Order: sequence, then C-alpha cells, then structure tokens
Amino acid sequence: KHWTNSSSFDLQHSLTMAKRDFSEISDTCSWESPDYEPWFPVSEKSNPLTRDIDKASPNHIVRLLAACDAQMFQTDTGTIYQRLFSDSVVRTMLEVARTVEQILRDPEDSLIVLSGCGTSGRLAFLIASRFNRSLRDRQQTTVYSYIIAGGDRALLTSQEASEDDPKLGILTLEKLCEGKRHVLFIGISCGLSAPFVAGQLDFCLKHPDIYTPVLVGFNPVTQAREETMPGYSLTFREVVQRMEEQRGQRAFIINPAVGPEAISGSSRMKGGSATKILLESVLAAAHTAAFTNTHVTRRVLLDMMRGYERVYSVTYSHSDQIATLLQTAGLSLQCGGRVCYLSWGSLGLVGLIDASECIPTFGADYEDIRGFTSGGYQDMDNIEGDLTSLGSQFCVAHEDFVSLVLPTLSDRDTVLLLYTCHDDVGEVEKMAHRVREKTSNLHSLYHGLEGDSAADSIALLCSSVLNITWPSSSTVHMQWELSSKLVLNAVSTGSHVLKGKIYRNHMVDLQVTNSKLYHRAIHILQKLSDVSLTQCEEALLKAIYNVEQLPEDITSAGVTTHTLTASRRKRVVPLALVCLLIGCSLSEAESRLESHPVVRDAVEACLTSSQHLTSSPGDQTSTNQ
Ligand code: S6P
Repeated sequence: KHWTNSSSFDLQHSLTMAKRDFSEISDTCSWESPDYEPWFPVSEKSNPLTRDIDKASPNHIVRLLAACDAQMFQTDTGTIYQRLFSDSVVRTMLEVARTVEQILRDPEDSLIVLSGCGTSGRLAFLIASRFNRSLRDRQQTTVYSYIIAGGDRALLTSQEASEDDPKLGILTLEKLCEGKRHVLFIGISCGLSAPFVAGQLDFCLKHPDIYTPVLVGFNPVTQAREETMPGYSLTFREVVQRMEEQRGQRAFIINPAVGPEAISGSSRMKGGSATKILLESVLAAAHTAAFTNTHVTRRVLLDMMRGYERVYSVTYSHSDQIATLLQTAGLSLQCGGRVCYLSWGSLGLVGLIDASECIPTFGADYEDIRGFTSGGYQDMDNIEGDLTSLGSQFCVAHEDFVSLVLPTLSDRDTVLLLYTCHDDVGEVEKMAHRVREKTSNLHSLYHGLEGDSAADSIALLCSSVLNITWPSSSTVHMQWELSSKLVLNAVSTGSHVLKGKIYRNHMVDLQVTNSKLYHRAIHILQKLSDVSLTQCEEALLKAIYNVEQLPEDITSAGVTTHTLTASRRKRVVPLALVCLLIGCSLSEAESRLESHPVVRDAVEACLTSSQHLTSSPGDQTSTNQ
C-alpha cells in the first residue's frame, strides 16, 4: 500500500514537474492538434516538449524524457487519438489475450509468432524468449517464436534494408510456420510502416484457415504508410484496411497513440516501451488465466498495465541519479571514450539492445556504447545460436569484455553494472573489482525487492549508485526490464545529445539505409531549410551520389537503389543541408562540415550565415535570431 501511495505521488510529481516546466509549450502547441505537423503520422512528428533538448542540461534532459514518456499513459483527451487505456484498445487486447489463452490450453501444432524490424524485432525476440522460459519453468510446451528482419544478426547490428522487403517477410514466416495448424501472428510496426511486416500481415489475411494476424503499432490506421512497397501491389495502409474489414474476428489491430518520440522518429524509445507494456500485459494475463483455470479478465489486464505505469513513475523518481549517469556517459563520448553496460541475468538483453541501437540511431561506432551480458549466447536462446564468429561486434559475453575491452579501459570510459537481487552478487563484486583496477568511472543500477538490502561492498566501489526497490510480484522481472530500458534509453540518448548529435529534436546525421529513413531525411531537410520537398530530395540525391548535377539515370532510379548507395556514404544529410542553406557546392559543404565536426554546431553555423545572406545590411533581428 505504501508503495502504491509513494509511486502515485512520484507520478504526480513527475507530471507536475513536466507541466510546470513546459506549460507554455504543451498548452499552445499540443501534438494532438490537427494543425500540428499534419503531414506526419504521430510516430514521425517532432515532440513540442523536446524542441530545445539539444541545449538542455543533463538534469533537464531527464525531465524532458520523463515528460515524453508520461504521454504513454495519458488518458483519452477527446481527440481522434485512442490511447493505451482507451476502451477500444483494452477490448482488443482482451480479445487477443483470449486467443492466446486458447492456444496455451491446446498448444499442439500451434504457434504464436512475434515479428518486427529493428527495435520491434528485438522486442519480439525479448518477449518471445521470456514467455517461452516461463512455459518451460512450468514444464509446458513452448509456443512462442520470433522473426526479426535481417535474421539474428539484426538483434545486435543494424540491418535496416530488409525492412523494405515484404516478400522476404512472407518467406520467413512461411518457413517458420511449416506444418502448423494454427498460428497467431503478431506483427509489430510502431509506425504502421514496415513493408516486411505488411507482407506478413497480408499473407495471414490470405490464409485465414491457419493464420490470425494481430498488428501492433502506435499510429491511427488513417496514418498507416501510403507509399508503394517494392515488388508488391499493396501499400501498408491498404493491408490495414483489409484487416479492418476482418477486425475483431479474424484480425486484430492494437494501435494506441503514445505521442511523438523525444527524438523525432526514434521509435526505439516510447514505441519500444509501449510494445513491451502492451504485449507483456496481454501474454501475462493469458498465462495467468490458462494456468489458474480461470479466464482472462479486463481487470487483470488493466492491473498489469497500471503496474507498468508505476514502473515509469518509480524509475523517474530517481531522475537525479539518471542525470548523473547520462552526464558521465556524455563526457566519455565527448572525449572519445567508451560506455559499457555489464549486465547480469534478465537485464542482459535490455543492455545489448539499447547499446546496439546507438549505431543506426546516432551513427555511433559499435564501440561507443556497448553491452555485455553474463551468460553470453548460452542465456540468449536465439534461433541462430552463438554469433561470435561473425566478428568482434557480436562478442557479447563478460569474458569478451574481459579480453577485448578491460585491458584498455581508462578513466575516460564509463562502465555501468546492471544487476538485480536475483543475480550472483559475488560475481558482480568480482567484476566490479576488476573494472575498478582500470577506472574509477564505475556506476551501478540495481533492482532489489522490499525487505532485502543492496550489497554495500559493490556500492563502495562505484562513483554513483542507482538502487531501486520494488514490491515482490510474479511479473517483477518484466518490470525491472522496463525500468532498466527507460534508464538506458535516457543514458544513451542523453549522452548523444550532449555530444552534439542532435539539432533541436532531430537526429540530422541519420543513416539513409531504408525508404522510411530516406523520406525522413527529406522532411528534416525541408523543415530546417524551408525550401520545397523536391529541392530537398535533389540535394539529398546529390549528396548520396556525390555529384554536383543529377543525371537522368539517378533521378529515374528507385529508392532502393538510392538507399543502397547511401549506406556506403557518410554524413549525406548534413552535406545536403549545408548545400541548401548556403547554396554552395558539395565540396564547399564538405570543407564546412570538416571545420565543424559536431553536427549541431555545423547546422547552427550555417543557419547563422544563411540568415546573414538573406537579411539586409543592419537588419539585427534576423541575424541575431
Ligand atoms: C527506431 C529504430 C528502427 C525501428 C525500425 C522498425 O528507433 O532505430 O530500427 O525499430 O525501423 O520501425 P517500426 O515502425 O516498423 O517499428
């Protein structure tokens, strides 16, 4: 009871803080207004709260992220958007949970497949593994499997191109489900946009005797992607429309809005968290019903979801400690150092996932922020098994940390230990000592249960300690995972903000490796340069192909060709932006960028000089803006 009270206080406190700090922005410029960036779906809009996140202090960054995350749990505000707790959403979750329950009662020849691209695929893996483990613990047949576009290597590295391939999605699904009598297919696409997932959903609709499709995402169906998919006759939106025709019986759509991401389009953050909250609530409610011989109820489902809301508020009640971590990680990145997450037990995957996402999100090197987990591949339970032979990037065990990183560790690097009271604290302490011999920049995140106490011996070795205490419950492991995800997302995002990778709330130097990112790049260019979309696309193509004039064979080529070429080039969006702002050649843009290695500084310098060019002499207002 005490815990419930204190967390509702924390939640209230976080929300009040956010309101106090951003009342002006949120009151005058709500993202829910039909006039706010109407050309973007929610998942791609820029969040009004984080407009100035690039200039915020570590403490302020954490408060901004808390305010953005709070939007996940906001109730219906009477707009077109349904939210996590809306009746329609909870009703569909209930229906899906009942289907899961039936499969659990009669699992023969049945499969529950979770599938997605990038972060959505990683969460599919995380959730499927967790629930299979829970079935194994009860000596039950395992029924879950996962698909991630690009295969298991995409769990740890960026394989963004496979996201664009609907046929590959279908082939992978067909192969996985060979011989099954009943398949519940859960396709996750936060933006209702990934062709890989759309192909799979369409395939399920065409084979209703075996497949029941569920779509999980965070845009209204009217905002599903409209662009044609390579080699396919339908768009994502058309597939969703077909699902709507079957809705409630043979197809389900769970798509609450959770508000725009803190860094525009970065669906690994709220999109990933909301996917975890939503699917784990559905599956846990189904497991409870099936193994206690009851039926899934709305109440059990809502209790689970409220539990996650408390995780949010309890985690952010430690904002100061999160800010300390973010600051130290930011300093490491700024001076060319590394950030390492050393995780134990169930937190291992959360660390690996957060670290691997920095590569596509911030164009980071895999050594900048890197995760290692105590059990390595043995504990991961991934379909393709040990991936170590694929290269150093795939070395994820603590032994790998000891041989590859520890020898060269110094005070420039930040090491974060992530463990819980269920892990071998002696092992954690041993590792802490080894790290401490090399660097004093050691920190810890510990999850404990009420009544037990954290190991002081480890705390004494750390320069900062974040201990979170939780009441015991059957789902506490999943709550620890979400809490750790929120902390790590804040650390990796915040540290890259401090490194200057973000301009306003846009990641300008994005890698243009698939069609979603290609279109996002054009829109960022348009927003920052204020010229037409056509001019922006031309500038982007010039930067991708490194040409001053666009020949016919480039302009007539498809987006897939452009993204393939772009994946071999660096800094194409900043280059295009400088060209647009200054009206200069690519080579001049390159030399300007060389003199400003920090992207935010480069953009600001160009904006200032473009204002000089356009303002009349003596016009102080425009030059000083
Ligand atoms: C986003 C992440 C991406 C997305 C992927 C799938 O932060 O870097 O890899 O997860 O593009 O997106 P969606 O909208 O289909 O879930």
